[in-house]
Amino acid sequence: MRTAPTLATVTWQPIDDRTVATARRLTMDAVEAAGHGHPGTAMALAPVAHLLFGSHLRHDPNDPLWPGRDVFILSPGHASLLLYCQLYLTGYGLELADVRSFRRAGSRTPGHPERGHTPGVELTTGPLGQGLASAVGVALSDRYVRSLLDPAAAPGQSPFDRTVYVIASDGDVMEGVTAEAASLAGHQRLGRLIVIWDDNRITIDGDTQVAFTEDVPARFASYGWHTTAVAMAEDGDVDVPALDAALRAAQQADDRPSFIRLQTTIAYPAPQARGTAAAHGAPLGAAEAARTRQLLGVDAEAAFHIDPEVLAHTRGAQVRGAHLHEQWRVDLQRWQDREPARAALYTRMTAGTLPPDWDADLPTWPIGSEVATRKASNALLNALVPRLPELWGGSADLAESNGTRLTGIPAGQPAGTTVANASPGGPYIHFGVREHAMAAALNGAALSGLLRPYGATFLIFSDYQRPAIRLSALMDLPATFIWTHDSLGLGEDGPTHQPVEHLWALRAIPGFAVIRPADAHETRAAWCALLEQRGPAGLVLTRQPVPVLAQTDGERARAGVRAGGYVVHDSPAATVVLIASGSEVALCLAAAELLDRRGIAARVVSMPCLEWFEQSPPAWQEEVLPARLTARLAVEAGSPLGWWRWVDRGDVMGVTQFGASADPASLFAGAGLTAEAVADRAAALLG
Ligand SMILES: Cc1ncc(C[n+]2csc(CCOP(=O)(O)OP(=O)(O)O)c2C)c(N)n1
Ligand SMILES: [Mg+2]
Repeated sequence: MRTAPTLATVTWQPIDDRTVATARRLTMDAVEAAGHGHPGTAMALAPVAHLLFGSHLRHDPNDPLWPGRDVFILSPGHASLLLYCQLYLTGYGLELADVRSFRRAGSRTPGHPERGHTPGVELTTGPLGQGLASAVGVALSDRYVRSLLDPAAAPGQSPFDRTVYVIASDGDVMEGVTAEAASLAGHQRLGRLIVIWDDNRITIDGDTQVAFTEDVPARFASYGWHTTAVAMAEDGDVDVPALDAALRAAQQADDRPSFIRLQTTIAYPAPQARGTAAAHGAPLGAAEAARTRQLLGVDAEAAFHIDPEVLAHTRGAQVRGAHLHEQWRVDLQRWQDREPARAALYTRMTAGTLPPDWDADLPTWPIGSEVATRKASNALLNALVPRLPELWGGSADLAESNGTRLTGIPAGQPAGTTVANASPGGPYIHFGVREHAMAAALNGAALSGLLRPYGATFLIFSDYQRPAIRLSALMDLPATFIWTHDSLGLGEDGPTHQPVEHLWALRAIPGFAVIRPADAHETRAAWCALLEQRGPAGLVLTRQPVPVLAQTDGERARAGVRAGGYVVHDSPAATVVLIASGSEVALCLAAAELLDRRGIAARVVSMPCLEWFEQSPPAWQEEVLPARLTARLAVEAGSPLGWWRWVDRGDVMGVTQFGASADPASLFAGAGLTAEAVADRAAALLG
C-alpha cells in the first residue's frame, strides 16, 4: 500500500537555508526588475513554501495535473512570486526567464496566479477569501469522490486521498466569505484541509490593530477546526521546525480541518522594510534590496543568479515526485483490478463524457399544462442524479424552493452524522445560508474535472455570489449556478426578492452563459445542453407556473436551445419579430395571436441563452433573425440593458423599476408586460 502522507520530521540543512535565501532574493530581483509587485509576503513565507513543496506536498513537477497530487492554494494571490519561485525551483517547466518577466505582457508570471495560464497554478487567486473558500470545495468534493470510488479503503490508504494545503493572509481571514466557508468546513469535518494563516499583523493600511483584533484561532476552533500556533523564531523568521511539527499534527487530525496560526515578519529579512506595510506592494528600492542581499549572503551575485547546487537540491522534487507518482500508479492499478466497475466510472468521469442512455428516461410534461421551470428542473435532477454521479451539489438552504430536493439521494455529511439518509459519500450538499461560500466551493469542486458541481439559490442572491461566479468564468470551470425566482413573477415576497438588473449583470461577465428556459421542455433541453457543453453557466428558473408549450418540444427545440435561440412561431408573411426569454416567451406567443387578429403576422423567437446565440454560426443567426426583418421587439421581465444588440431598429420592453409585494399578474401588468401591451408596441414599430 502507498506510504502515508505524513513524512518524517524534516531535517533542515544549510542547503535549505540557501534555497530560502535564493527564493527571497529571486522575489526581490523580480519585483525590482518589474518596478512593481508584492515582495513582502513572498519573501517572508519562502521557508513555508520550500517546506511544503520540498517535503510535505505530494506533487510531481513533471506532471502538474497528476490526479493523485495534493492541492496547494495560495489564497493571497498578490504573493504570486512565492508560488512562481517554487514552480521554477522544483521544475514545473517555469523558467528563470519567466520569473524575470514577472508581470510583463504575455508572461507566464502574471501579477496574480492564473489557473490554465501557468502550469502548477491550481486556482486563480487575488480576490481575498476566494482561495480559502474554494479550497473548502476541493476538500468537500474530494471526500465525495473518494467515497464514490474507494469507500472501503482505510483512511490515508486510497489513491483518492488528497490533502489540500492553503496559505491564507490577514485579508483572507478577514473576508466574510471565509467565515461562511470555514463554518461549513468545520461542520463537515474536512480533515484533509490544512490552512496556514500568515499572521504578519500587516495589511495595506498598516498594523492589523487598526481593524482586526479578534482571537482568530478561537473563531476557527469554535467552527470546529483543529488549531495550533507557531510563534516566529527569535530573529523574526519563520520557525521551520515548529511549523513542520504543526503540519504533521494537522495531517494527523483527520477528523477536523486544521488551522495553523503562523507568526511571520513581512519582508523578512530586509532591515528597514521588514514588518512594514510598505513592503506589501512595492519594490524595496535598490539600497534596501542591496542591504537585504547582504543579509541573505548573496550580495556578490548578479541579479537572478541561481546557485547550481541550490537548483540541484530543489529539483530533487522531480525525483521525489516521480517516485510518489509511480507508487500511486501501482496503487491505482491495484484498485482498478479490484474495482473494475468503479474504475470504468472513474475513466468516464476523467474523460468528462456522458454514459450511454444518460438522457433515456428524462421526464415529460403534457403540452398545455402549467409547470414552474424550477419544478421541471427538479424532476430533471431527480432523473439525472442517479445516473450521473458527477452531478454533485445542493442549495444554500432553499432545497425545496430551488427544486434541488432530491428523492432518496443521500446528503453529504461527516462520518457519524445523525442526519437522516446522510453519509460522507452523499452527493447532495446542504450548504446552509452561505451563498458566497457555496459558489466558491463549486469552483473548488470543479477543479478536478471529475465533477459537474451545481449550487442553487434565488436569482436575487446571485449578488451574494458574484465574486466567485466571476472567477468561475475566468477559469472556465464547469460549474452550474441554479437561480430560481427569476423575476417579478415570484410575486408577494416583494421588491427585496424580485430581480431586475440581475440577468444583464450576469450576462456582462465574459465567458459565462446565462440560460433562461421558456418552459419545462426548454428546461430539459437546457440541462442536456449544459451537461454536453461543460462551461460555467447559470440556469435561471421561474417560481411561478408557466405553460408547457407545443413549440418547445422535441429535438428541434433541443437544438434550438443549444444554439441559444430559435423560432417558436412563424408565418411566411411575418413583418415583425418578438424575441423573449423565459416566462416572456409564452407572453410573446399570446401577443402574436393578438397581432394575427389585427392582420399583422409575427415571428416569435425564444432566446434562452444570448451567449450561445452569439457564438452560433452567422447563418443560424440570420435564419433566426433575418436582416430583412428589422422590426424587432425584445421582451424580458428584467432590465432592458443589453437587448439592443439584437433588436436592430426595434424596441425593448423590460423592467426598469423595483417591483412590489403583489400578485404576479398585477406586477407584470404594472410593468407593462401584458400580451396587449406587447402587441401594441409591435404594431407601433410597423408605424
Ligand atoms: C476582496 C479583496 N479586497 C481587497 C483587495 C486588495 N488587497 C490586496 S492585498 C490586501 C490586504 C493585504 O493584507 P494581507 O492580506 O494581510 O496580505 P499581506 O500584506 O500580509 O501580504 C488588500 C486589501 C483584494 N485583493 N481582494
Ligand atoms: Mg498580512
